[in-house]
Amino acid sequence: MTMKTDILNRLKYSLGKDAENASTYDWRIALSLVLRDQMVETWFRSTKETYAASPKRVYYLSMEFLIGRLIEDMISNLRMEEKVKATLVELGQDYDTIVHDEPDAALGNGGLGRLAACFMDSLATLGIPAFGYGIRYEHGLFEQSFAQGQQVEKPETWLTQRHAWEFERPESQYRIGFGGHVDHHEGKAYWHPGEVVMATAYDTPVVGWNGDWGNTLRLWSAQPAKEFDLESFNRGDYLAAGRSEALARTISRVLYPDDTTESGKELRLKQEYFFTAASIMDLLRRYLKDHDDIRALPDYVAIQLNDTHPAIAGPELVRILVDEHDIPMDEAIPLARKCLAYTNHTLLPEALERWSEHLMGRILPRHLEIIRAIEHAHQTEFPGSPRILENGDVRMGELAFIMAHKVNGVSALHTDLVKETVFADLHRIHPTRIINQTNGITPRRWLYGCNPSLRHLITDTIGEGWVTDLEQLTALKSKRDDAAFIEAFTASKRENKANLSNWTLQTMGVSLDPDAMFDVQIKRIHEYKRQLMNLLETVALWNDMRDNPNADWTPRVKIFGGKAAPGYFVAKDIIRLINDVAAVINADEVTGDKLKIVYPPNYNVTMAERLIPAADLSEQISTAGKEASGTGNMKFALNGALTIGTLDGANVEIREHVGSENFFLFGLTAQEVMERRTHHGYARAAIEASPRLQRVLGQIAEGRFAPHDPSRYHGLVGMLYDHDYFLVTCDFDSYFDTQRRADTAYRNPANWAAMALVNTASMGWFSSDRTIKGYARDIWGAESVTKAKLG
Ligand code: 26M
Repeated sequence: MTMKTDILNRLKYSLGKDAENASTYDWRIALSLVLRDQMVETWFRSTKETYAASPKRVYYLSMEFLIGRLIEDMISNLRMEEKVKATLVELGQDYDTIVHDEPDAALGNGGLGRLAACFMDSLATLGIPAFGYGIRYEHGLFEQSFAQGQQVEKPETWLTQRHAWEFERPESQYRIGFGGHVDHHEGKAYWHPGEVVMATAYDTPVVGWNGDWGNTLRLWSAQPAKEFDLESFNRGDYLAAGRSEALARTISRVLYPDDTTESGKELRLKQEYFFTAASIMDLLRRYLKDHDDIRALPDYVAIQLNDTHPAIAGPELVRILVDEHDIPMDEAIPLARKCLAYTNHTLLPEALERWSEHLMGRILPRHLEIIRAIEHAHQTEFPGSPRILENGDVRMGELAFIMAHKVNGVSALHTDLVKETVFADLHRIHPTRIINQTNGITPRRWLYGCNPSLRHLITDTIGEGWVTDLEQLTALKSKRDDAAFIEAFTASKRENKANLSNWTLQTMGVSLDPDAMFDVQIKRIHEYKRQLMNLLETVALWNDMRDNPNADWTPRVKIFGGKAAPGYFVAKDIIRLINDVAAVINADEVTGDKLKIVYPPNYNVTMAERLIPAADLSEQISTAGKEASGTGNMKFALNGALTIGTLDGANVEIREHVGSENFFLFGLTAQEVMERRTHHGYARAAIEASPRLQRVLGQIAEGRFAPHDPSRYHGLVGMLYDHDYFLVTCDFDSYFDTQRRADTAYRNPANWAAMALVNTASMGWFSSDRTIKGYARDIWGAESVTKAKLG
């Protein structure tokens, strides 16, 4: 059968539509179902091969999988682009319209969730048998709009449409208990939960490059436990029956929109336990189908904890080993540890999860007992070592560390800081446990998919091997002196910039000058990421331009994108200030097209796919020591943007790879930051030493950008004078000067393009394929089943 007939049949039999009456949505779902059929072939083959080989399986537990749209991923990984495009032409449908009709699956906040999605792509491409386990949130990350410049949040509703890629698995259901009490009889513990909800699996196939291998992303959805409810109901306990039904409806309802813990939220703990327990039960059931010795579990199972969010996996696994398999506690703890590893993504103290013992004891009474046993065992072996239980709290970082055989940081610098700061004492006791695995990004989505013009240029020049072996890009380095190639490279960037300008014109009514430097900062709005410093520099540049309007300025477009957590008031003030400043500067006839600010609302994965290929300059300006790695920084450099950045996270390694001459470095180092904080009044001193900064802060404080509400930013400016914990003031001058160096460099287009090309050509190491090979080798002891790929 042809693809055309397949699609028409799907339209007719799965959607009940004929071609004449089908909407874009109908065509998209029909096409998606046809593609899904293709994936199922790969998927079944992979499952059979896995059973035959009986290898170690990898389980990646993550509260977030920020996968975005899937249709283009599927089309390109299945190598069906030409065929799909040709078929849609035959059917009189527009490819782009259909592809863009898919809503983003925004099941994550940012870097951590997107990393999990890149890892799933690499695991499948490398042929490593793996499951991603997470939550099937009914509402992903909120949708952002601006009203008079202020962020407005509204619920995201991706599941009101049919999610074409998933399969519901009503047969894979588990009972997840909460609360109740624990009985002890003759040395055995019996947990009697007070409430039960069901976890139902929904599977999305994840097919790697070329359709060679398929893994599963299994997301859990909560449902009421019917029989249980009926029992309470019959007992006359109507409230209990209603309560677990309500709990079931809320548990997988919404993604928490914080990316630093606003901790202590009972529902969040329930979500964490819900998906972790379902995942552990599921992987044990799979294991016990083929094996009868539970003690051999670590030979077949590697469980990776994406941050502490699933850290309850340690106590849960111990609970099952002890209570259900009669393994003694002192054996169960090291056995569980051999299966578990933990990735740390942050040093920010406010982001380290803690739960009060009281709450933990109320929601998970048996787990609290087990945590005490883990604590006791560790203290007995290492007296005086850091405690899991401290000041009435359960500290999830310490729990995850102690229950993991490996703990990893996500960049070289971050790993060093993990060893020196948060886990310094545990590191002394377990000196080989902490290792580094620098993050990476999938080249399939972040070059092949999002940047067709550059993809074609590269493939025409060096062939297609780079898609699965990104280090092959080094072959492009020799082209830096090839004028014709540089011209083609420049033309590709220009095409992407023109496309972006068309999009901003259509969606926001603003067109951008493609000859201006496109300077982009897209990420969560956070004080440590310092969008505020970028904005202050913009105002300073504007002042200089107005003081000297006839000078030969390098035109700039400043592009911002990102959401603030709804309760993070400083971040929301920063958003409002960006929009207020944009309104004033964009209306200024003196600066005109030489300086523009755009802030498209609702930044998400799809928007990143548009902005990154069009960027000339990538803003990676966090306070040194605060950004664990960053992954956006890698996406920009791969797509031929130069970085302006601090020595933070993976910036350090990016700079080493691309060469310091192709990277705009500025600012204090992590050591200097710590040192500077000990100086009393460092911010005020820095402001007083910088007339340029003083002027900008004066304008903002006087209401230059909010004339009808002049005191609007007093708080924000006051904060910079009095605290400035993130040292915006201290790095401002060095940042401003470095921006002017970038201006100068941009005025020599051929040289700029050569520098950008060296960036692209040097980014091979930052493929998430390399990262995953590192995890497989150093942490999981897992291998590729398709063989030869892990070479
Ligand atoms: C915690 C509790 C309650 C609600 C939400 C959270 C929470 C959610 C996401 C906390 C942290 C979350 O993510 C942190 C994150 O995205 N960290 C980033 O991880 C990336 C991948 O390693 C790094 O590149 C970034 O530097 C790091 O900020």
